[in-house]
Amino acid sequence: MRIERLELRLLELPLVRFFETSFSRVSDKQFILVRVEGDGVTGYGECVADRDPYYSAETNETAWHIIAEFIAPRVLGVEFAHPRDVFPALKAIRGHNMAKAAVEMAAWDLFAKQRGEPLSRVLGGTSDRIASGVSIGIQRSLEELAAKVERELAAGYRRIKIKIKPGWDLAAVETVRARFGGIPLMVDANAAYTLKDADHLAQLDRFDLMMIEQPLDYDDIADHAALQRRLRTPICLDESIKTVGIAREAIAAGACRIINIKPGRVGGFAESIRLHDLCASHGIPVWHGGMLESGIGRAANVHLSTLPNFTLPGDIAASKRYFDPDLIEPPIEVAADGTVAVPTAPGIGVAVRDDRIAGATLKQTVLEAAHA
Ligand code: OSB
Ligand code: MG
Repeated sequence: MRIERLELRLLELPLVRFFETSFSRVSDKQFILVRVEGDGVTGYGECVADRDPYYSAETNETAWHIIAEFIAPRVLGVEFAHPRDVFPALKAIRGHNMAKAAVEMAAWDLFAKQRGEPLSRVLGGTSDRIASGVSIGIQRSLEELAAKVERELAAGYRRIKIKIKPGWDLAAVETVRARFGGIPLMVDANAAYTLKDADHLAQLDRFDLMMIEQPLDYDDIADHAALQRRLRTPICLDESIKTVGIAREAIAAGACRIINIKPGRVGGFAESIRLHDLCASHGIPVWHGGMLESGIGRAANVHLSTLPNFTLPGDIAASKRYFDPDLIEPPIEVAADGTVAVPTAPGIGVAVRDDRIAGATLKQTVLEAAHA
């Protein structure tokens, strides 16, 4: 596989509804779309960096810079036997996993399309449908939260996640439990607490949550281990798991019992597979996280979720909750039983609407192999 041409576009898409976490409220999504071409075939990778360095250190600006100046020269015109060789070829570049992942995932899509196989098969996946969960942002009122949960349960989602932060936690969970009983429920704090809040967080134990996601600092392992010793509720790490090596340390320290995998956070599919396998070997279940991706990134996530240790429903909800229209046709839909069908066409397996991509483009650049 050889990438002869790499196109970067910064896109802006309005969100159907604002999404609020402990760190920000967004009403539209700006992200980089990577398009790679080789042998007349096109692969896509969606970068999950954001405008702001609030979820992670990377931003669209840093990712653009790193891809254009450092990643593109290391992949353009290079013959790769397999896309798993792309991440190691970027070893000299420290960090910047979201930038690396966007290009690496585009290379996997290209490779799968060149072989005429769905991405799930090339990744080693085994299922043809995946279980879908939904992530509900911080709302303006508890009534609004209850109404949202009701709607998503009616749509069939297999698990409800609600975002929490200090001041929007116990009462929110209490409201949902009182109204909807023993539904599969979890919370995500996006690093909004400190170990000083341990007694407060321990009050969540009475609600029998599936897990609490990333309660403490985005870089922390040690305090999460101390907190897990105080909580009956399993801790799931998201932000903290930036590499497979950090995951190994977190598991050894007892900092989590569950891990959320986002390929953008760990540098792409090859590293996600390594993380998935590491967790499987330690009896740690995983689920696929979401970053409010467009249908392009969402489809890629569906394929990765077919690996066998993705035993918990992922944050892979229907396109129409986020973007209407989406960049793909048809959109990703959730069936009444809360599952999403894995596309069977080659690569990510969804048709991309070039007209909508063009309409959403804020800027673009094309990089080509020197001897293409
Ligand atoms: O922490 O999982 C997170 C969205 C943006 C940034 C971080 C997170 C999220 C979500 C939404 O929870 C998941 C989704 O529906 O895509
Ligand atoms: Mg999270």
